[in-house]
Amino acid sequence: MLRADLQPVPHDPTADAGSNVTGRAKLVIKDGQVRVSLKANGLSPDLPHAMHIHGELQARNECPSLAADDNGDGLIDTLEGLPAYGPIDVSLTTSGGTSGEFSDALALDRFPVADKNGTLRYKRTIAIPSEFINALDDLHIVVHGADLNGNGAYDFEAGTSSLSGPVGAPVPLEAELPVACGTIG
Ligand SMILES: [Cu+2]
Repeated sequence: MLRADLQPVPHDPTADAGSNVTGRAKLVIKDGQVRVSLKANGLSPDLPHAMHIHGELQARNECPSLAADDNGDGLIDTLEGLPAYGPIDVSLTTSGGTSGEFSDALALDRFPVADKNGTLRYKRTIAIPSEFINALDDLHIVVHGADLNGNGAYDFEAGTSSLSGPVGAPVPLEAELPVACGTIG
């Protein structure tokens, strides 16, 4: 069994409304599938949280440090974090596809929703490509989404995500902001 200990992505506490997300995940590989169970606390309540397995197969990956904050806003958004934790390999959706493509990776209607206390529980057995199964202990789990202005929704007050260009549609920064990261091992 593999585990990941999820810790807050470094941030300036004044820039992220005091986000402090922690959690743990277990991954059990069986018959070419992975049974993922994950619990996280401290998330923005009543909102879906995109969760992915990230990492570059041919490189060493790590969770980002605050040095990754290229634009100096005190937050590490998904594109800024990519050099450290690598591209999206697998999307931990609750139903349907689990690929790293944006059609799955940003499908907020298919990600688990945190309860009113900000706790999220996830369990799903997913088929993932064997190259990722064989490299899981080089990869990371990243949990996204922070309601920075506390209005109960992901909106554009905190800005537009740098993913909007690659996605081809405006994505609120709040919806994709990485809030917790943990290496799988
Ligand atoms: Cu991600």
